[in-house]
Amino acid sequence: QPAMLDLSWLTESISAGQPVPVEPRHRLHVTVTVEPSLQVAPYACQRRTPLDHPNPALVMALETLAEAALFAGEEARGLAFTRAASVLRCLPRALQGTHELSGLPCIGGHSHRVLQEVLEDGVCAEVEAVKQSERYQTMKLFTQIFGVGVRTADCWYREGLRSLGDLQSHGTRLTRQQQAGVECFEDLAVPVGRAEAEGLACLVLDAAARLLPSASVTLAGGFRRGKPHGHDVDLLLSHPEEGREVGLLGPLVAWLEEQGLLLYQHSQHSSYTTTAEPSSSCGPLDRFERCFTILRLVLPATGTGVRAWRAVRLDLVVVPHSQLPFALLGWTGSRHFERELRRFARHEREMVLNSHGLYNMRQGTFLPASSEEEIFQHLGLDYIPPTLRNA
Ligand code: DCT
Ligand code: MG
Repeated sequence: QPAMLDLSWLTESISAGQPVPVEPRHRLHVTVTVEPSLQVAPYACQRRTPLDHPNPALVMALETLAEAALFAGEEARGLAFTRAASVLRCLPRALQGTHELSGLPCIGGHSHRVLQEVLEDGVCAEVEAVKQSERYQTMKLFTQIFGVGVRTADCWYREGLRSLGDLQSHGTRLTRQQQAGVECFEDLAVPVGRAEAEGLACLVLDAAARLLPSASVTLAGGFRRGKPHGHDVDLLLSHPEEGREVGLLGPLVAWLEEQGLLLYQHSQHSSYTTTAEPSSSCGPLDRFERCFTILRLVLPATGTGVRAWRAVRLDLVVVPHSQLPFALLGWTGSRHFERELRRFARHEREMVLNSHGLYNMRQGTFLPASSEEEIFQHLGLDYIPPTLRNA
């Protein structure tokens, strides 16, 4: 009478890790498939998050709400959705149902409801409404302009502006950076491919090494995490002898300018001092000497009448050798992974981490490192390679 079988004795033995007591009268064939339960560490920097993962629809729903919250100036709410999305990004298999959420960290009530709807209906009504809203679409458009943040986009929205054309017809005053962003908008909306990014890194390395032999150029940002595309190219410039990197950026930018490759640039001097109060809130807004550019990327020859170049965003950051592992860690991302590293350092280790160094607040000392691995060691974290930092 199979329907009458009570198998609780069997599941209890299995979950207690005990041998299953089988008497002759129990001889039957049972196949038990137990999905390993999902276990996730609380901080994203303790987890391995690959680029591709088995829960894209769930992650996309939560990340849309996170973005909408940031557009509304509600950062705490945005962060809550980002944290929930990041937990789902690291799951090794597709979520089977909401019963599996109870053991996971960072899934609040609102995220839970959204996930339940997507799991049951395939879509979440709130997310669909956000995506269709004029506010979300306009904020997405404006914040995509180089040099435009949430606050500026919000001002424009409140003034009734809705399109790039509106900016022009209303005579909206733009900074030089925003002006360049609007002019190159269509080109910059096309993602940069890995081959293009690597090509640019080579071009910069060639020029840098001619100006300063042994100069190094490292491709950081999303490309270092294995992304095939990015919205920009992030390059770190350095030299194995501390101090030799000083004075490289000016001539390098001048050379790019002479070649007619720069459509826009603005440079920023280094403002780093070792006596500066270490701050974990600076994030990528570190104090390195740097240059933000829009570059003319020369394209492979095509048919006649086709423009032979397109605009691409390129950031050059100059890093002293002793700070290179910290800058590399800080500029590799993802943004959420970085935020979590800094939060972990402060709350779990009483340390301040930024792109310049790691400071132990209890001892009042900086902890030097010659590799990213050493920084993870100082923090007492398992090393996470760049391709698993897509939190
Ligand atoms: N970064 C950060 N915090 C931020 C912004 C950036 O820690 N608020 C770090 C992480 C990634 C790195 O700087 C480069 O930034 P982006 O180019 O914006 O990120 P990306 O991951 O390279 O994204 P994309 O592939 O779209 O360029
Ligand atoms: Mg980038």
